[in-house]
Amino acid sequence: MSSGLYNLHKSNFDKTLDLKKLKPYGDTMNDGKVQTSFTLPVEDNERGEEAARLLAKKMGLDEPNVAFHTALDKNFTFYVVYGSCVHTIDYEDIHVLTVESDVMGMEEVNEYIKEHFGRKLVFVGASTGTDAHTVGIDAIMNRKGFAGHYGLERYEMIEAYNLGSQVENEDFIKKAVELKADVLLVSQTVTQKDIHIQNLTNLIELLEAEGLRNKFIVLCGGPRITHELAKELGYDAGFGPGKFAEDCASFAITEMVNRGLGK
Ligand code: B12
Repeated sequence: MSSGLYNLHKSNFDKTLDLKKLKPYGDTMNDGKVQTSFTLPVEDNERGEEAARLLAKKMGLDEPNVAFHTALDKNFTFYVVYGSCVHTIDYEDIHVLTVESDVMGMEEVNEYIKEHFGRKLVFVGASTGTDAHTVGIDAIMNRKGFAGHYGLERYEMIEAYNLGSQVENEDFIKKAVELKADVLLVSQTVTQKDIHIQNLTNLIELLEAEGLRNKFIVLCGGPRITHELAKELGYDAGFGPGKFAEDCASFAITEMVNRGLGK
């Protein structure tokens, strides 16, 4: 919320709103009401219901109420529990590292590349390691794009190569060199046992070992990727849900110009 809107909100709406002690909102300010749902590997009976209630209490929900429960099969039960969250967050103390480039539309990106590079830029992307999910990288690269945002293959000034999924880091680098890539795009969906961290780290280590890290702008993305995590792992930027081709293209081309890689 912009600070102007926040002030209006505070003065006209509810004077008990305290952003230093932020709580969920149910139907009155600071009531802390939340709904959570989970499955327990137990039979659907009163004992299971009590277990769900006690668990919710341990999660920090005051006066938990099992609003719904249903057997998934003989040994698994699904619960919906309401309660009041006892915890608060200091919203004013939250600072999030975000990608700070202006986002250009597809035509603007094309014009920018013509003006600053005078040639097509090469973007090479893949879902790497053992990750078999392709929808994320396709959303960014495929011509038709995603949710009304065209993918990089449609950009006149971008040569986009989508290598698909389960691409080994070594093969990815080999192909990137062969294609004379300017920008590498890595997608990671599976995060079980932090496999994405291991895989993303391995790619950067391989690039560094081969003296190639500075030859490319290296971006990653996926449902659990934040810009902050990406930077920590040695990437130039990270993009999560709600980000599209124009977000990563705008970042990559302005970053290249900032690094003096333009004409
Ligand atoms: C479809 C799907 C599959 C399909 C994939 C088909 C395909 N061709 O991709 C199939 C059935 C094959 C599959 C398999 C598996 N899946 Co699956 N799958 C899903 C599902 C339902 C949707 C994922 C999806 O397509 N999202 C849509 C895309 C558009 O979203 P996105 O990836 O976030 O992409 C956006 C951004 O993140 C960003 N982005 C993504 N990548 C990049 C890259 C760059 C460079 C940039 C800039 C941006 C960017 O841009 C996109 C647009 O905004 C999710 C559950 C869910 N509802 O999310 C589970 C899910 C991802 N799968 C999961 C799992 C566990 C698996 C399996 C391991 C299951 C198994 N035990 O076999 C296997 C994977 C095996 C493997 N080796 O990888 C888990 C992952 C849990 C975790 N955190 O690790 C999920 C969350 C399901 C769950 N709740 O358990 N899966």
